[in-house]
Amino acid sequence: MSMRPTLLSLVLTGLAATAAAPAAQRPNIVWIFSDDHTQQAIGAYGSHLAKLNPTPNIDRIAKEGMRFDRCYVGNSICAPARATLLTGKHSHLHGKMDNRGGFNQDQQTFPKLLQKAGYHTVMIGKIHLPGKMQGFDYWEVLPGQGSYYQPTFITEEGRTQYTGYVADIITDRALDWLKTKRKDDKPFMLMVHHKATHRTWKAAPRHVGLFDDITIPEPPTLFDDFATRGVAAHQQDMSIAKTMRLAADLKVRKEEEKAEMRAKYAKQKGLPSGEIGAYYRMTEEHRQIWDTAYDPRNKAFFEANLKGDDLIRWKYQRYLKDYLRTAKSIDESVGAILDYLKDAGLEENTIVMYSSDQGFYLGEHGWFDKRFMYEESFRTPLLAKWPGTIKPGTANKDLVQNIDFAETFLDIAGAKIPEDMQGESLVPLLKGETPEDWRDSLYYHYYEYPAVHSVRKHEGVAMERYKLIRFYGQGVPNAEEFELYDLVDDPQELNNVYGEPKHAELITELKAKLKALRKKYAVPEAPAHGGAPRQG
Ligand code: SGN
Ligand code: CA
Repeated sequence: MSMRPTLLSLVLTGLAATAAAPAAQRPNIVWIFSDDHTQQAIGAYGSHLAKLNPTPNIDRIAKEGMRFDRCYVGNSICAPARATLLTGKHSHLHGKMDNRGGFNQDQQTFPKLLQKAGYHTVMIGKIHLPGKMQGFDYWEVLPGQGSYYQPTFITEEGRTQYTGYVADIITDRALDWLKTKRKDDKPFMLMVHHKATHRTWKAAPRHVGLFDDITIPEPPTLFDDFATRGVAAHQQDMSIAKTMRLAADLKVRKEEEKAEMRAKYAKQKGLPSGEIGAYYRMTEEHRQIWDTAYDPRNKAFFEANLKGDDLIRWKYQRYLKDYLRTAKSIDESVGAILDYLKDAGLEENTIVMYSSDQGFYLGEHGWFDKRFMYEESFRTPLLAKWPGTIKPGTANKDLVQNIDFAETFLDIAGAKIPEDMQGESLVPLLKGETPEDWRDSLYYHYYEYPAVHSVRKHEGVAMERYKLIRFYGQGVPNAEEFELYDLVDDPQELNNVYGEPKHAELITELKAKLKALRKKYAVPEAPAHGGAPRQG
């Protein structure tokens, strides 16, 4: 059959274009984005943790839509991942390479383009990018990391402080926009960005009593000794054993200390800020609920006087329970939003997507936090439902990345996708039609070193089965160190096989792939932030 368009097909295409659906019928998008909520804690991903703490509402999105099993980030850290979400570009092009420093809000972002394409654009919650918001018709965002209790929001008009728990307030503000500010003249893009499940994992008062008498199973790699790995894993500072703080992270406080802190904060104007101050921001009523839950647990902890591995095990339990408690509030938020869409008759024409800025370690390798290109933090959840378009209950196993999100939104809106965005629209995948030439590899680059958690700079290439990581620059012996993992034989990435002669050919191929990806994504030859120039 000839591939040339016939006159008739040209006429038909022309007709279809002029008869395009009116703007109001294009689908709405609700994008729910949490902070550090990892696949291991989501029921739809089959997690054993989610059996203890089910996520029925997030799972509804998967049940009615599609679960992406291999969705990854390009740089596993908060602000860069958010800049990628907005721009559809890797860190070196949007310029937000790590959590520090500024962000050029004047650059091209998808919300600006969606606005031009006739969408109402709305952002509620955590954005974690400095500078005045652009491209949103309506926005209420947390300053920086925001606070778990009595959070302040920045709006076009100034700052407003609300009483209550941050996830609930974000949900209420989003629902308030839907109920009272939404207009029917245009479709909308509503971005609901949560602070939970971020460190220091402080739950809503109604959830602090959860999981009191259960023991959470430990990951098999809790006591990883990094036997086959290079310097980066050995010298990180993100372990439950050494890095995790008893008071600020794990809520272990003595009565004397609490009294002292309260006296200190009482003298200050306004509410205490920062993670240490969070406990003291609570209302008296909430603090009482909190103390009723934590005081007896802390008393038992002091009496047990744990040491060594027993102490690590105890910290793991406290950490995981608090993390899952905060996840509960996110799941409830998703439920409230899904219910509203249904009740308001918006369900049919609204795409709902759920994701997080990156994955997280829940004790795997003895860690918390993210940053590394190992699976738990390289991955991020992605679930989407789109009635009538996505087949319910499906799973996608293609390699997708957060550079794809912006283009996906533009494609859904029927807007033009700019040449300089670096991802691919996921719309064909959502329709169950992955293109033949879909990507076979992903590029990754983490830049924040020296810095908190001491994770060395690294870049790498991930393919369906293999992953090659190149740690480089300051703090790395000879300025360069490679690791290679086989995800089929070694899904927990415990066995770095870079040194094995049988992999020589594979390594050459992966290095060539890495070079090709650098070229494709226009990564500067000499890595920025003072990294040593590459040899060879
Ligand atoms: C931010 C980072 C965390 C990190 C703390 C360190 N999260 O909150 O990864 O643990 O800083 O804080 S991010 O979502 O913003 O990337 S500190 O107070 O211990 O220095
Ligand atoms: Ca984050």
